[in-house]
Amino acid sequence: MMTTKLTLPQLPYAYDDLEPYIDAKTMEIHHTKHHQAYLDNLLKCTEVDFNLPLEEMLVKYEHIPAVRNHGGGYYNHNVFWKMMSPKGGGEPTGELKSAIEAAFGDFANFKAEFKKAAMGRFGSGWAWLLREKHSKKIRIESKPNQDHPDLAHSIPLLGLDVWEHAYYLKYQNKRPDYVDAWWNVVNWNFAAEQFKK
Ligand code: MN3
Repeated sequence: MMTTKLTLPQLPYAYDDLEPYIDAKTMEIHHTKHHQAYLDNLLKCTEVDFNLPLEEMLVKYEHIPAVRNHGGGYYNHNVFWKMMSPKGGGEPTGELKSAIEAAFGDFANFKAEFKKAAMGRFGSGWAWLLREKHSKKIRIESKPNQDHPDLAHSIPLLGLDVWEHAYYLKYQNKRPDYVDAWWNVVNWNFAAEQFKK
């Protein structure tokens, strides 16, 4: 195994801080077991140059299934934790609000479209709100498994993990209820920072 600086990032809040929308036990298992396992398995990929910046490395080696799966899982969760906050919820403001209105008409329609992407993903995967790197155009996309968004051309603003491990303890088969609850912890400040990059 090569030396690496990749580590499991600490959450920017406590496991129970997203209650009642996301329960503490789910957060703890998700972080310490699932996220950790993606990292551990990524580090077993011997062909990979771990000295590259993470996003660059993921793009360069995305043809290797283990990098796509475990590297994608590692990256997706790195950003997912930051996309939520105990002080989250509400609505976006400023430039991001305008971009959402330009692309989706209004905030309610944006939420409906995002939910459609989250619900339309059969099996495991993610729903994303992405910004194009070279324009301020935004779009919603869903990806299967742990495939990361197109990081060569886009910047993730928001992402929602719709694997059952993200919600099953509290919501069981009710993915729509999890998606609805998630809006209460969405970190619009993070999304706005990403949008300005
Ligand atoms: Mn997950």
